Amino acid sequence: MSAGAFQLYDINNDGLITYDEMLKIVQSIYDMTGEMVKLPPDEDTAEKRVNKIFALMDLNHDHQRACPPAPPVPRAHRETLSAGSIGTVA
Ligand SMILES: [Ca+2]
Repeated sequence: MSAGAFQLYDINNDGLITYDEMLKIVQSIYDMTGEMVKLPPDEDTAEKRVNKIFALMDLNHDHQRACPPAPPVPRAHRETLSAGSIGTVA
């Protein structure tokens, strides 16, 4: 997960992603995608999905995920990447 994605999940910006914070985000994603996406039975609700994520990531089971270490990407490099992707997306 990138630092940007982490900040998206970390609603109160305390550097941790709690179960409730992730549930809110995942629920909003599920609400948006609705029935367009066919989900496996063990991921067909936001709760199940978050439980799965936390089962993998929340190793001490405190329902809080610390910010994962992410290698800083130089700004110029990021701009090059996004500029390069414009042509391929269209
Ligand atoms: Ca938080």
